[in-house]
Amino acid sequence: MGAPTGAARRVRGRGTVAALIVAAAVGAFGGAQAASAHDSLVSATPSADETVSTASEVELTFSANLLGADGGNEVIVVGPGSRHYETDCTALAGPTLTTPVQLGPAGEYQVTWRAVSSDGHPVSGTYAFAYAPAAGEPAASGTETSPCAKVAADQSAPAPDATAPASGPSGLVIGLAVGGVAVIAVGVVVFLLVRTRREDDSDDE
Ligand SMILES: [Cu+2]
Repeated sequence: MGAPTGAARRVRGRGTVAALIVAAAVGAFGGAQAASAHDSLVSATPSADETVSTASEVELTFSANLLGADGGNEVIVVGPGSRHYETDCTALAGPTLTTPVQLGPAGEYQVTWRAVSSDGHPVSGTYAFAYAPAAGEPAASGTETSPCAKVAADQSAPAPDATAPASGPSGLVIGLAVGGVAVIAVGVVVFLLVRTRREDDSDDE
């Protein structure tokens, strides 16, 4: 085969049209996903990799108001000796989770959090900060397990994420909408391909 024939060029053109339509459909799909994205952690005190000389609480703020699902919002703070230094369960206020802490020896403290996103899905993460108290500062001894009964129960049994209110009505509606967009996009591609082929056929007569 030498230089592309007219037919080959038309086939390539058709492919480009189809690719553009698919790209547009994927873009719409992606937009829908972004609009219903999980909430993310936007600020933390102490923050990741920060070195603090004092802290009485860990405060995490998310991109939207979290859902107050029972036991779904948890923050634990594990420091030297793999001991827990949170002193109570996590409180939820709008987009903010607050957990009281009494830090112990100097060292690295790992914050592990789980939250119920405003779309009903669980999100989670972990980060560390360093604690460098002034000399003579009293050090809490921490606890073997979390003082929060909900967290302690979670840790002894695998988290029942499957029972989280993951697929509420909003998820179903979004799924139907996304599915509808995909069906329409496929229909448009097929229609254009068929129409282009008919035009090609008449050209060739
Ligand atoms: Cu979600």
